[in-house]
Amino acid sequence: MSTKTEILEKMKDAVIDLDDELLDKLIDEGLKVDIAPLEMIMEGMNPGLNIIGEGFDTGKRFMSDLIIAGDMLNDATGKLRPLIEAGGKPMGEAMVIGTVEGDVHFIGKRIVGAVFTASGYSVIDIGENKSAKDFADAAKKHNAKVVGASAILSPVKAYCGNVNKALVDAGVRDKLIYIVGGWAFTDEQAEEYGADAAGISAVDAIKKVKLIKSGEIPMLKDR
Ligand code: B12
Repeated sequence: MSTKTEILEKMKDAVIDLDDELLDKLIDEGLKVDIAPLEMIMEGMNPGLNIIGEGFDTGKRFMSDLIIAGDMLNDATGKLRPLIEAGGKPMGEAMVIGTVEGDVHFIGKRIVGAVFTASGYSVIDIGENKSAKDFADAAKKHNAKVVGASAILSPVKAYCGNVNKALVDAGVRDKLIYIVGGWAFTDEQAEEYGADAAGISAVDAIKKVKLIKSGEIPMLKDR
């Protein structure tokens, strides 16, 4: 049987080779040797996706590769998500999460949602390409204690500022933690767009929300 490091390395290669059948087998193998689902995604598959993304950037990969890799990751995270979510008490505080207007990426957002579910939040995923008003309406309706905006594409990151404004206008901004995230999102950008923090990964996101709640990281309004 392969070791954990070998399985993670093979997962990376399976994504690079766009081999979904092999990836599926490796997930089963990984589960047998107790690799955590989140680790498989972040340490195994994600490095493969990064290589495909870089290849797309430099013209070595096609749009079709992005689509196939995205589908593969979506299937894989769909299979692993229930395992990540297991143990959460979904009747906890509400968290609203969505991908902002102009952006349709959803794989990372779903992983963030799964990690918050596992931490006891009742997660409401409003979907992709959502307007600032959609975020504010959902936050108000569900009395959200956390709102998460996913902005993967660089040109749409500034839209997170529109979401902040909509939350202020709806009178709910003071009552919740607003966190943003997505490929290459920085804390400086988060602050500029009125968010309390940026999460570079799902684990970083839950960690920062906990630190804000405990007062170790001040909310933006208190800085
Ligand atoms: C798969 C993929 C697609 C798929 C998406 C499938 C889907 N349904 O999601 C498809 C084919 C649709 C796609 C389309 C496009 N894509 Co694309 N795509 C990717 C790819 C390869 C992987 C994205 C992914 O799922 N990553 C895996 C997840 C787990 O990582 P993640 O998204 O970063 O999420 C983590 C963190 O960012 C964070 N996070 C994410 N959301 C949130 C939210 C909150 C609240 C918090 C706290 C944290 C957080 O936590 C997550 C988990 O740890 C990336 C390359 C890459 N390396 O990321 C390019 C990439 C993001 N795409 C890119 C581009 C350019 C595009 C297109 C514009 C291409 C085109 N010319 O049409 C279109 C845009 C479509 C649109 N309007 O949105 C660029 C963006 C570059 C840039 N500077 O903005 C990238 C980086 C590729 C590249 N290097 O050029 N894409």
